[in-house]
Amino acid sequence: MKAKDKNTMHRILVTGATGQIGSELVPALRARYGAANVIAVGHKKNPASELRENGPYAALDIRERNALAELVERERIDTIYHLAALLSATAEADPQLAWEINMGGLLNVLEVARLAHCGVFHPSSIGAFGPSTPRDHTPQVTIQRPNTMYGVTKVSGELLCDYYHHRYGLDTRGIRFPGLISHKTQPGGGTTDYAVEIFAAALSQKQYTCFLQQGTRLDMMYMPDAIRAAMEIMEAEPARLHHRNAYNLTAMSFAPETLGAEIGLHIPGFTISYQPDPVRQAIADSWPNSLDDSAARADWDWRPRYGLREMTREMLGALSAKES
Ligand code: NAD
Ligand code: AKB
Repeated sequence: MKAKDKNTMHRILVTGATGQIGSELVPALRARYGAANVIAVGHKKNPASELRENGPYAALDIRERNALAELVERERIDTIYHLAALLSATAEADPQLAWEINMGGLLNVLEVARLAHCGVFHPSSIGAFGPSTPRDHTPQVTIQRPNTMYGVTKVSGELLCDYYHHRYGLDTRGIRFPGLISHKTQPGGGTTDYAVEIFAAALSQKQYTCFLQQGTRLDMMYMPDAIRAAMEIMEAEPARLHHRNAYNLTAMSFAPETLGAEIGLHIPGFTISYQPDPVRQAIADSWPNSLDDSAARADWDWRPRYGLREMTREMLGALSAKES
């Protein structure tokens, strides 16, 4: 198995392309590998997308394996970034559908990739951990007994991707992303979404009512770091990867009041109040406070560039520029 780089990763397909990550990953991949070589795949229920204007675009339901197989064959794909999934809060609202999409979709991607010899990137999450996991500096290899359907699909997905690697030699790689903070596309129904919503509310109303309670500390990351990580792990030297599915990753860890205080430095008078949503609070309470990402640092030289201060400054700057 060779390290993938600009010369070996030629034709890339991104599922879930119009989501929070995909809407920023697709342009980044197109900038690096050439717009014509990155096929953005949206959901057929919602096919409109600006990604259509800048490169190849298709729409399908990830549960339709034949449609995916035809697309991969027709476009001579060698690498799949598989992002289509339901996030934690949405998954908890319809657990059976979440299993169908998250696991059925992943199995389809892996099977198509196996037959077409594609590499696969599949994101896991801090949601792959549960209440019995050590909460602080959560190790790379540790107890994973999540009590949410999202978490169940994330652990199962990690295992399935590892299985395809060991059994079939498929080049599967993954990251346990923390909550991702971005300003381009709204998040898709997660527990960490408050850390995105708070910025727009701070600018428009100087006030935010948080659906998680004070003291709920979680790992977070600013989107440019996440996009760089997803690209770097796929270009990493395979012989160095002691873990594949999936690497712990973090950039910062904070509770809502800490983020609120940082925003207050830029927006005097900003206030945050708390009205916990029982479902999302329970999910957050089952997740770690902070991950140990030393394995990613050692194996593929992962380093975050954005901490709380830099991320907050950029988020407010970007959203203010959009408004004006
Ligand atoms: P998102 O909800 O913003 O986007 C997911 C996309 O999947 C959506 O565009 C949706 O249309 C598509 N989709 C849903 N069901 C589909 C189906 N049946 N067929 C085809 N497409 C379908 O999610 P995201 O934040 O971009 O997350 C992408 C991946 O990264 C997911 O696996 C998620 O678990 C993981 N992740 C995200 C975060 C985060 O904070 N955003 C953190 C950790 C892991
Ligand atoms: C969610 O909250 O569901 C996601 C995640 C951390 O996986 N943002």
